[in-house]
Amino acid sequence: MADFTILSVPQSNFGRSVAMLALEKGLSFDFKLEPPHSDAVKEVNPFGKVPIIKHGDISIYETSAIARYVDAAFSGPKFFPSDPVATAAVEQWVSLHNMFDQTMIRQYALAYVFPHEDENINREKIANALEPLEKQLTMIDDALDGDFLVGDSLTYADMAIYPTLHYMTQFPESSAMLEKLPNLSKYITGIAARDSSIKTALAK
Ligand SMILES: N[C@@H](CCC(=O)N[C@@H](CS)C(=O)NCC(=O)O)C(=O)O
Repeated sequence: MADFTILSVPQSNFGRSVAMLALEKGLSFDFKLEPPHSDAVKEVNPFGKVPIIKHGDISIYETSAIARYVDAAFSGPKFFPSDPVATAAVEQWVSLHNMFDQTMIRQYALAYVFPHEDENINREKIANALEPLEKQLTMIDDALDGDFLVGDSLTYADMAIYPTLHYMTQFPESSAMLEKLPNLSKYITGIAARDSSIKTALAK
């Protein structure tokens, strides 16, 4: 029997963070395909967003709450450090990721994925995203001083942010920006090589 169930869609960057955390902890999970705003999702999250996890009688939504729960409730390595300074640094990245997600995924990537009704890509939306996108990618590049965002080993900060960064390797303007950011490019390549990343990647 699996340790818990994730309700999400495979494309969800947030859902992927939860799946990566489970795999890094050596946990098993069932993946139940539930799109945002399905009845099963709205039953738990009034805002209809995925992911959700179910563990016995417990249902949790909001990815950072899920991650905290999974890290604390199950055995395996811990990905929120016990040191208060380090855990504050992890939380800082998790919180920053909410802004990165708005720019990188909602404003930028989804403008490619869901074009205008006339089927043209929403160029205006993409153009408006480029300045904050470059600022955010540069900020992460500047902050990186090795293979991980916090300290010298994997933390939940990496799992929160990596799925969003991975999408940035797939679109023209963002991948051109990444080419000029060596720390970030190396970082993405390193996390991409992990089992938890390979096993949660979308089939091509
Ligand atoms: N704050 C939420 C954000 C989750 C989120 O935005 N999920 C997307 C899928 S990646 C979603 O469900 N979007 C549907 C919507 O916003 O209506 C969390 O941390 O879990």
